[in-house]
Amino acid sequence: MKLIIAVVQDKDSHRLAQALIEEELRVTKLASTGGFLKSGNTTFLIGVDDEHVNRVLNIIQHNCQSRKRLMLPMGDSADAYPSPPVEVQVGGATVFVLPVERFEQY
Ligand code: 2BA
Repeated sequence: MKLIIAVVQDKDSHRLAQALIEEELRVTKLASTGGFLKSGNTTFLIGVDDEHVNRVLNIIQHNCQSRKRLMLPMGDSADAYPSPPVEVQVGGATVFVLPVERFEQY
Protein backbone atom coordinates (compact mmCIF):
# COMPACT_ATOMS: atom_id res chain seq x y z
CA MET A 1 0.00 0.00 0.00
CA LYS A 2 1.07 3.59 -0.67
CA LEU A 3 0.10 6.98 0.72
CA ILE A 4 -0.03 9.63 -2.00
CA ILE A 5 0.34 13.19 -0.72
CA ALA A 6 -0.52 15.81 -3.36
CA VAL A 7 -0.28 19.58 -2.86
CA VAL A 8 -2.52 21.28 -5.42
CA GLN A 9 -3.86 24.75 -6.07
CA ASP A 10 -7.19 25.58 -4.43
CA LYS A 11 -8.68 26.30 -7.88
CA ASP A 12 -8.23 22.64 -8.86
CA SER A 13 -9.15 21.01 -5.57
CA HIS A 14 -12.91 20.62 -6.12
CA ARG A 15 -12.48 19.13 -9.59
CA LEU A 16 -9.75 16.78 -8.41
CA ALA A 17 -11.77 15.61 -5.39
CA GLN A 18 -14.79 14.89 -7.64
CA ALA A 19 -12.64 12.95 -10.13
CA LEU A 20 -11.07 10.82 -7.38
CA ILE A 21 -14.40 10.09 -5.71
CA GLU A 22 -16.00 9.16 -9.06
CA GLU A 23 -13.22 6.57 -9.39
CA GLU A 24 -14.21 5.23 -5.94
CA LEU A 25 -10.91 6.26 -4.38
CA ARG A 26 -10.75 7.32 -0.71
CA VAL A 27 -9.52 10.84 -0.14
CA THR A 28 -8.81 13.27 2.69
CA LYS A 29 -8.46 16.98 1.87
CA LEU A 30 -6.48 19.27 4.15
CA ALA A 31 -6.38 23.06 3.96
CA SER A 32 -2.69 24.00 3.69
CA THR A 33 -0.49 27.03 3.09
CA GLY A 34 2.48 27.26 0.72
CA GLY A 35 5.63 28.31 2.53
CA PHE A 36 6.88 30.51 -0.29
CA LEU A 37 3.76 32.36 -1.47
CA LYS A 38 2.13 32.12 1.99
CA SER A 39 -1.21 31.60 0.31
CA GLY A 40 -3.72 28.78 0.58
CA ASN A 41 -3.43 25.49 -1.25
CA THR A 42 -4.97 22.05 -0.71
CA THR A 43 -3.20 18.87 0.35
CA PHE A 44 -4.77 15.53 -0.58
CA LEU A 45 -4.05 12.31 1.31
CA ILE A 46 -4.91 9.26 -0.78
CA GLY A 47 -4.26 5.73 0.50
CA VAL A 48 -4.26 3.08 -2.25
CA ASP A 49 -3.01 -0.40 -3.05
CA ASP A 50 0.17 -0.36 -5.12
CA GLU A 51 -1.57 -1.32 -8.37
CA HIS A 52 -3.69 1.87 -8.26
CA VAL A 53 -0.85 4.37 -7.82
CA ASN A 54 -0.39 5.14 -11.52
CA ARG A 55 -4.14 5.55 -12.02
CA VAL A 56 -4.24 8.12 -9.19
CA LEU A 57 -1.22 9.97 -10.58
CA ASN A 58 -2.92 10.18 -13.99
CA ILE A 59 -6.09 11.60 -12.42
CA ILE A 60 -4.06 14.22 -10.54
CA GLN A 61 -2.14 15.15 -13.69
CA HIS A 62 -5.33 15.55 -15.74
CA ASN A 63 -7.16 17.68 -13.17
CA CYS A 64 -4.45 20.10 -12.02
CA GLN A 65 -2.91 22.83 -14.09
CA SER A 66 0.16 24.99 -13.73
CA ARG A 67 -0.55 28.73 -13.38
CA LYS A 68 1.36 31.97 -13.07
CA ARG A 69 0.91 33.97 -9.86
CA LEU A 70 2.07 37.47 -9.00
CA MET A 71 3.95 37.92 -5.76
CA LEU A 72 4.96 41.15 -4.05
CA PRO A 73 8.60 40.81 -2.91
CA MET A 74 9.24 41.85 0.69
CA GLY A 75 11.25 45.08 0.26
CA ASP A 76 12.82 47.31 2.88
CA SER A 77 9.92 49.15 4.50
CA ALA A 78 12.04 52.31 4.39
CA ASP A 79 12.07 52.16 0.55
CA ALA A 80 10.33 55.13 -1.03
CA TYR A 81 9.06 52.95 -3.89
CA PRO A 82 7.65 49.45 -3.38
CA SER A 83 9.22 46.64 -5.46
CA PRO A 84 7.22 45.62 -8.54
CA PRO A 85 5.35 42.29 -8.40
CA VAL A 86 7.30 39.20 -9.51
CA GLU A 87 5.73 36.44 -11.59
CA VAL A 88 5.94 32.94 -10.06
CA GLN A 89 5.03 29.75 -11.91
CA VAL A 90 3.10 27.45 -9.57
CA GLY A 91 3.00 23.81 -10.59
CA GLY A 92 -0.19 21.86 -11.14
CA ALA A 93 0.61 19.42 -8.33
CA THR A 94 3.52 18.47 -6.08
CA VAL A 95 3.19 14.77 -5.34
CA PHE A 96 4.89 12.45 -2.85
CA VAL A 97 4.36 8.66 -2.91
CA LEU A 98 5.19 7.01 0.44
CA PRO A 99 5.17 3.35 1.46
CA VAL A 100 2.59 2.52 4.15
CA GLU A 101 3.97 0.21 6.83
CA ARG A 102 0.60 -0.61 8.32
CA PHE A 103 -3.02 0.41 7.71
CA GLU A 104 -5.77 -0.03 10.30
CA GLN A 105 -9.34 1.20 10.56
CA TYR A 106 -11.30 0.84 13.80
P1 2BA B 1 4.68 27.58 -2.19
O1 2BA B 1 5.73 27.22 -1.21
O2 2BA B 1 3.82 28.75 -1.86
O3 2BA B 1 5.43 27.81 -3.60
C1 2BA B 1 4.74 28.33 -4.72
C2 2BA B 1 5.65 28.39 -5.92
O4 2BA B 1 6.72 29.32 -5.65
C3 2BA B 1 6.38 27.07 -6.23
O5 2BA B 1 5.56 26.26 -7.04
C4 2BA B 1 7.63 27.54 -6.92
O6 2BA B 1 7.38 27.83 -8.29
C5 2BA B 1 7.93 28.85 -6.23
N1 2BA B 1 8.91 28.69 -5.17
C6 2BA B 1 8.78 27.99 -4.03
N2 2BA B 1 9.88 28.10 -3.25
C7 2BA B 1 10.73 28.89 -3.94
C8 2BA B 1 12.04 29.40 -3.67
N3 2BA B 1 12.68 29.10 -2.53
N4 2BA B 1 12.61 30.20 -4.61
C9 2BA B 1 11.96 30.50 -5.75
N5 2BA B 1 10.71 30.08 -6.06
C10 2BA B 1 10.11 29.28 -5.17
P2 2BA B 1 5.62 24.69 -6.85
O7 2BA B 1 7.05 24.21 -6.80
O8 2BA B 1 4.74 24.09 -7.91
O9 2BA B 1 4.99 24.37 -5.41
C11 2BA B 1 3.61 24.57 -5.13
C12 2BA B 1 3.34 24.31 -3.67
O10 2BA B 1 3.64 22.91 -3.40
C13 2BA B 1 4.24 25.07 -2.71
O11 2BA B 1 3.70 26.35 -2.46
C14 2BA B 1 4.25 24.18 -1.47
O12 2BA B 1 3.05 24.36 -0.73
C15 2BA B 1 4.20 22.79 -2.09
N6 2BA B 1 5.56 22.22 -2.26
C16 2BA B 1 6.35 22.31 -3.34
N7 2BA B 1 7.49 21.63 -3.16
C17 2BA B 1 7.42 21.11 -1.92
C18 2BA B 1 8.31 20.30 -1.14
N8 2BA B 1 9.53 19.88 -1.62
N9 2BA B 1 7.92 19.95 0.10
C19 2BA B 1 6.71 20.34 0.58
N10 2BA B 1 5.83 21.10 -0.10
C20 2BA B 1 6.18 21.47 -1.34
